[in-house]
Amino acid sequence: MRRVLGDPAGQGEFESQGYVTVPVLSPTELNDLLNAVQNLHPEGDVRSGDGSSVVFSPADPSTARRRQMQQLLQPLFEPHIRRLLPDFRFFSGIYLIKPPGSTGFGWHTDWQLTADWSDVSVRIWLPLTDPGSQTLRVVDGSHRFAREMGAPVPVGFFAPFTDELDRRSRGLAINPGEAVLFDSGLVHRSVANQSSRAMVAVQVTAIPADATPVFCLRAGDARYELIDASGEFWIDNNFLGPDAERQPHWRGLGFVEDPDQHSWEREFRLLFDVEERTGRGRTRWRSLRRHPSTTG
Ligand SMILES: O=C(O)CCC(=O)C(=O)O
Repeated sequence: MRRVLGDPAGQGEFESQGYVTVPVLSPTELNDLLNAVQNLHPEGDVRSGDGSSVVFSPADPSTARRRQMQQLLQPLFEPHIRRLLPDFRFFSGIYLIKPPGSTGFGWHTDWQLTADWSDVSVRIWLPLTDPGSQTLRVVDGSHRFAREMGAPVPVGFFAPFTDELDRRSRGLAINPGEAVLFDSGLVHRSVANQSSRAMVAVQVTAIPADATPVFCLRAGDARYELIDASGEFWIDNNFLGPDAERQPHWRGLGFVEDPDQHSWEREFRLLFDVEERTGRGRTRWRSLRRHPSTTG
């Protein structure tokens, strides 16, 4: 794996586990950022109650608000990215608000964001309120599996394995101001908010400085069109809303066949079967990530 973290010990951990936890923001930065997010979404704007949904800023219908968030996060995180991830650059910044009763997100990997699928994209997940035990859950080493191409609607690779993934996963203890830096291909989930107050987190994405940003739009069973996502693509388009449809002005960079589209489920079942047969508690993850083939 090419260098991700400047710190060699951190790099080793990141390679084997798929994530590291590091201090990022000072108490003042943390407090200012929480106030700023709360100002974007004043109280009353977030619906609480059993099964209520997460406020997920990329799905915010307000382009102005999506831009404001990016403008807030970019100058704050750029110096930290330079310090922690020397060959990477800030790519995007979002926030999530999980009101009391919200279920959060189930098991998933994050989307492929760059044209070269051997690139690593790093998610910086930083809770602004104390998540306590309701923290991010991850499956150690699962970044070496094929990722689920979710664009725009996930096919649900992971749903049949929810129990197994819950069993294999761990909740990441985190102190105020710390962030989890994880490979966007790591299998992870959030935990339902059973507390009585909203949980707020930001998530910043860093990509290799020389990477070509793309939106991989499903264009068939295991086929994706690579759309140029440079500039403000992720702000200008509400890709979880109506713009998830191919827009005529988007610039296509070609198509790829995804060889992993169906292998994840097969390989995962194989792994569980092997474990059941041998009674071994843990099997080494195999590397399943491959390059898609470009079909022009
Ligand atoms: O904040 C969370 O609970 C999880 C966020 C997450 O999984 C994501 O944005 O991909």
